Amino acid sequence: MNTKMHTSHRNKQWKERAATLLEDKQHLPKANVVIAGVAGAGKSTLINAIFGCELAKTGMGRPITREIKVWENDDVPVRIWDTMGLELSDKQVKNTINAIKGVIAGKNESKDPFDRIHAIWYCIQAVGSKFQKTESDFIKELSGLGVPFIIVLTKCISKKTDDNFEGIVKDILKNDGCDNMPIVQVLAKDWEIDEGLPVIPSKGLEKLVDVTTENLEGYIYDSFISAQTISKLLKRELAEKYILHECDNLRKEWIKAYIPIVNIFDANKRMERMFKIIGQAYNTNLSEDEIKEIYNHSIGKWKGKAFNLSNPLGHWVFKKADDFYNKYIKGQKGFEQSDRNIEDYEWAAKLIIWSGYSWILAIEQHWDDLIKADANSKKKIVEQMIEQLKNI
Ligand SMILES: Nc1nc2c(ncn2[C@@H]2O[C@H](COP(=O)(O)OP(=O)(O)O)[C@@H](O)[C@H]2O)c(=O)[nH]1
Ligand SMILES: [Mg+2]
Repeated sequence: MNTKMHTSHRNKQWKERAATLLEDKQHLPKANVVIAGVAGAGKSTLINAIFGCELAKTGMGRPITREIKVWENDDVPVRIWDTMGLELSDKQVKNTINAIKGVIAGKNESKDPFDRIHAIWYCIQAVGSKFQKTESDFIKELSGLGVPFIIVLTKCISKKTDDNFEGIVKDILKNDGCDNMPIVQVLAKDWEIDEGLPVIPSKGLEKLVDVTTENLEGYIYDSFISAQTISKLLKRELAEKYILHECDNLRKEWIKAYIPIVNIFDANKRMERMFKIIGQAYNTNLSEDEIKEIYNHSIGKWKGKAFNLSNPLGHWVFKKADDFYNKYIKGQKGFEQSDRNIEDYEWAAKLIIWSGYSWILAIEQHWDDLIKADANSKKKIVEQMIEQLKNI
C-alpha cells in the first residue's frame, strides 16, 4: 500500500478517535513532548514559558528512568518527557544517550498512537556555548526515530551572535547527514543583563509553537494547541472549529434538540458542553459547575434573549455569527436552500455561533487572569464573566 495514503488514512482514523474521546469524556488525550538537551540548557524554563508554571509547580515530576522525568498535570493535555541531567562530557554519555533513545523508541513501537512521542524539542544554549560533536551524534540518533524533531536555540539574546551560532550548528549537523532540520531561536524568559541596564524581552515562543504545530500529526493537534499558553490565535482557530463541529451535529442530529424554546434541557446541555470544550482549548480549568453557573446566569437565560437574535442590530457578535455562518455553513450539505427547514437550521446554527463567540470573547478578555487564577480570584472572574455575558 502507498505509505503516504496509509499514513493519512490512519491519521484520519485517530483524528476521529480523538474527536470521540473529546465528545464522550470531554477531555483531550495528552500530547507527549520530549524536551532534550544538556543540563542548564534552559529546558525547565522553556517548559514553564510554553505551558505555564502550573505544569511544573503542581505537576508531579515522575522519574521514568535515571535519565528521564515526566511532568504532567490532570488539567493540561500534555506530558513532558524531560532528559534532566544530561552531561555530554561524562564518560557515561553513550549509555545515557542509549537509555534515552531506548525509552523514546520503545514508546514509538506502541500500537496506541496516543502513547507515542509526538514531538521532540532539542535545546542548545546559544549564549556562551560550544556545539559539540557528541551532541550532534545524539541529535542524529534521536532525529532518526521518525518523530517531528525541532532544534531550539535557547537563551538567544543577540541576533548577530545567535545567527552565527545557528550557522555553525547547521553546518555540523549537515556534515553528520542531518539536513533541513527546523531550528528556532528562543529567549523563554526576559533576560536581565545587569541592574540598571535594559532588559532583553523574551522572544521566539510563538514561532516554536507554530513550527511544532505544523509538524504534528493531526490527531494530537488539538491537545498541543490547548496545552500551550502562547498562541491565542491557534486557540481561537481551534475554538471556531468546535463551534463548527456543533453546527455539524445540529445538521446530523435531531435539530429541535438545539432550539432552546423547543427543548431547553437538551439545548442547554449541548451549549454547556461546547462551553466546556472551548474552555479547555483556552486552558481555563473552569470546573463543570463553574461553567454551568456562568451559562445559566447569562447566555442560558433564553427568555427574551433568543428573540434578539432575529434583530441583530449591528452588534458585532451577531455580525460575526453571520459571517461565520455564511462562510462555513450556508450551502453545506443539510443547509441547502432547498431544504424546507432551512430557516430553522439557520436560526439554530446562528444561535450556536452567537453563544460560542460570546463565550470566546469573554474567555479571551479574562484569559491572562484566568490562567493564573487561584480558587479565590477564579470566583471573582466567574462573576465578571457572568456580567459580561449577560449584556451581550
Ligand atoms: N533570563 C533567562 N534565563 C534563562 C532562560 N533559559 C534558561 N535560563 C536560566 O538558565 C539556568 C538554567 O535553566 P534551566 O531551565 O534550569 O535549564 P535545564 O537544566 O535545561 O532545565 C536557570 O538559571 C535559568 O533561569 C531564558 O530564556 N531567560
Ligand atoms: Mg531542568
